[in-house]
Amino acid sequence: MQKRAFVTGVTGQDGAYLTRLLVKLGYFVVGLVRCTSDYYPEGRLRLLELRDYMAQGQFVLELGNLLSPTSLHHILEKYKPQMLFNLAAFTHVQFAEQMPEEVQATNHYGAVNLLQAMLNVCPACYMYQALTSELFGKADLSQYPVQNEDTPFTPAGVYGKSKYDAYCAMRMFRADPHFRAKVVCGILFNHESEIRGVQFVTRKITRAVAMILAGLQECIELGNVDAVRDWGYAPDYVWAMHAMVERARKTGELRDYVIGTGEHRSVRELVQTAFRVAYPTAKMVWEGDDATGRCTENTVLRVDGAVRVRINPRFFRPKEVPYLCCDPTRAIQELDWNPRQTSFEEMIRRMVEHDIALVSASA
Ligand code: G4F
Repeated sequence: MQKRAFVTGVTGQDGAYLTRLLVKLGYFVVGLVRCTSDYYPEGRLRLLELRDYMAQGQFVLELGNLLSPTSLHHILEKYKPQMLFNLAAFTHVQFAEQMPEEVQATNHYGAVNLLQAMLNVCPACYMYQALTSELFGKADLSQYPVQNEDTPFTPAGVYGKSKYDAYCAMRMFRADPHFRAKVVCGILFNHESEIRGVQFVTRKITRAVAMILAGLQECIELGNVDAVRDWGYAPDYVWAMHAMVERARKTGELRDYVIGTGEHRSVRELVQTAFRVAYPTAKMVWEGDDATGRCTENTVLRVDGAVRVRINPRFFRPKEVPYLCCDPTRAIQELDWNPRQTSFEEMIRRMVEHDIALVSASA
């Protein structure tokens, strides 16, 4: 019989890539979509390359909401999937600070609702819960220069806290002998792609570079360009999500994993890598930093003399997490995860070229 998977957050970056992977692996995928006035998001599905799967009967959308246990029960009863992937979440770290109740409701209570629906309707199922490297927000970097499964969770803001609460709930249901919930958690570091939302710094930059190249924009306004992240390619990361659940299913061992490349770069390096794709021989010079080389409100990047990056304090975060870098050893050893499948440079090149093509198509 064909395997069935239920994916929440299916119209987001990770949901789309995971659905494509699962269909290729022979699954029938049921995606959860929230009720809006545009329930059938045709344009979005085309963009995510999911429309054909629907036409071919490999993928369906079901209307529901993580905050409506009734809808979750109904969908699980109807399809009786073997695997659940909870990717739906409020994911923007800075915006999360402005609406803590919604973030907590979706990211924490939503995850619990789904797990409880699974335990009631199909307790033999395996569930994947998406967590985040923001759980390490306040890590002592002298002690934890790279973060792994043994690094203490010390979330810095509303978003990290909501995911921490979801993690505690998953652990509790997993350990409780009454439930023995088959749930595993993926602690993913930043992962990006051509379909990343434009409010995240990678896509904001790659899209702006394309606009600048086309003469449609002068300059990019950014916040803390000294922030350091471990950025990987989203299609590679959804492979790890599935591998985690498969391993749990085969071994019976419920293990959580950090997923990241083990390489770190600053936002400055990201900016330069993106400009280098569009302007291969340009001279790039940063000006206006303080005496220690950190950015200030006067910091600018000149590309062949023209100011192409400015700092706008609007994008500074009061609870900024300055540095994150993954130690993916466990995932390499136990999941056969290849952290360097797509290099950072290759990922940024694909994103910039994709945005250049989009800009020229809409011109
Ligand atoms: O791209 P970002 O907004 O991603 P952030 O906050 O690290 O969160 C992303 O990755 C997490 C995994 O660790 C996910 F859990 C989360 O859901 C999301 O996918 O910002 C990256 C860095 C930050 O340090 C930010 O302060 O870039 C810095 N930054 C500098 N200027 C900016 C900007 N970020 C944004 N979004 N916009 C700016 O103008």
